[in-house]
Amino acid sequence: MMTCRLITRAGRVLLAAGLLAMGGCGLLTSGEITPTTAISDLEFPPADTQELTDQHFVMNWLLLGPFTFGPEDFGGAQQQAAADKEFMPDEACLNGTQTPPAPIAWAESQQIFTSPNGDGRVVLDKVYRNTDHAAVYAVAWVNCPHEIADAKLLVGSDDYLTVWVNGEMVFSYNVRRRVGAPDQDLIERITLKKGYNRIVVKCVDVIRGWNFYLRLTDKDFKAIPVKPRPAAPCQSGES
Ligand SMILES: [Ca+2]
Repeated sequence: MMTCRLITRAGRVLLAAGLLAMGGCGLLTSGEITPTTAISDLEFPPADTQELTDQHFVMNWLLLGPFTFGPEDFGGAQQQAAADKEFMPDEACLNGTQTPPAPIAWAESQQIFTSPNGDGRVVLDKVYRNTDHAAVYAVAWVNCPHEIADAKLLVGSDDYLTVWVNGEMVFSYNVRRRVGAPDQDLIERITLKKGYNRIVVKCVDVIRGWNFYLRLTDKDFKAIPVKPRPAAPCQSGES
């Protein structure tokens, strides 16, 4: 089992890579709810149907990028320091309303994230045409019918990944370039509030493949059947 040094800035317990092997992967369907759907209308499925499946990857993202840099920047070679670079001010609070430097723009579409083999990979290479030496931000909202303490985030990335939940950094990986796969890293003790929770991801690519994976479970690795909000920029006053 490969073990990675994981960096936490929030005092969380981060376990090693490759802990979980949960079978095939897949895609969330889009358009399940609209922003006007009452939370009371959202129900968990029966407990015996909450096994984590390939249907539980978060795929409905707003993307902001690519923020490119040179091959010799950030010390060259593995360029780990790029993961710490704040390419947008207040990166933890990105929500689709911020104005990026031209020609960078927000992109919203679930379809372009579908990989050819149908797994839960967010295929940044497809969106950005195999750009190397670049960073992207991805923002998603997941809706919980009630507060969930001790939730877990399962992520994978090619190459480096930072994750914020409701404005708090919960995970950062920048050890070495790697090939992305589902569930490479486990992030524990995530608190999800009732209603929409905003997840911000920064994924940095050095060279070659560029992608990430993200899904949520409860403390027992049962799927949290969160509902995505359509990936559209926030209106004024939204989080
Ligand atoms: Ca790469």
